[in-house]
Amino acid sequence: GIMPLAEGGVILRGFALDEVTGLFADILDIASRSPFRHMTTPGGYRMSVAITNCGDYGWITDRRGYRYEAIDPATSKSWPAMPSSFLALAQRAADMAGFPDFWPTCCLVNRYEPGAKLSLHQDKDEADFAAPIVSVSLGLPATFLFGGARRNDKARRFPLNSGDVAVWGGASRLHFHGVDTLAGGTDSLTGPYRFNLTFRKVR
Ligand code: MD5
Ligand code: FE
Repeated sequence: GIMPLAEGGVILRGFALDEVTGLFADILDIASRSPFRHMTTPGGYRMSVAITNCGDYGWITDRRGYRYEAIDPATSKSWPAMPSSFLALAQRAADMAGFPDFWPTCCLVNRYEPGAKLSLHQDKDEADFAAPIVSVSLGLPATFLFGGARRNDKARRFPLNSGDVAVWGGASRLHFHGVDTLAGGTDSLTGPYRFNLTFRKVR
């Protein structure tokens, strides 16, 4: 069903369930060309989440900062093209949430292993905050932390399961959020991992 969150965010439970096998195959194909890697934050920490990207731009981080780049620094080539299955799913979810003209130019692919987490942060490296962000969960379950407009606002906890899709528009687009430490487990499709596809209009 469609579950409204505060401030323009919605979770579409099971929205991608019929597509998870194909999405996972596409992730493996992307990773064969732009491998998952643990990037370094500007503060010098190694991210516990491993990432890759597809589309016109990829999100990266290193000692110089967070930013989007058209070239993968690990391969010195363009990021893999966004699969048409990814674009169609992101647009269908955005439509459902009231954003009929969503054209993402980046899909960040996050890979969580047991023990990995994403600390509370805002997504604000994009030029256009009017466009929503669409996120798709695959594999092991996780607990999503949905905070407020200020870092110290209390975060609510939401379970996210394989096939769940969230659309973050309106004020929620800039809310603080994160993912709690992933528990161990084995998913029948992805084994020891949770993947998240994060679709964004970068510019
Ligand atoms: C994840 N990834 O599950 C999440 C899904 C990231 C990230 O946060 O930056 O890679 S995206 C969730 C999101 C995006 C924008 C706003 C809000 C949540 N929100 O207001 O809660 O790997
Ligand atoms: Fe984020």
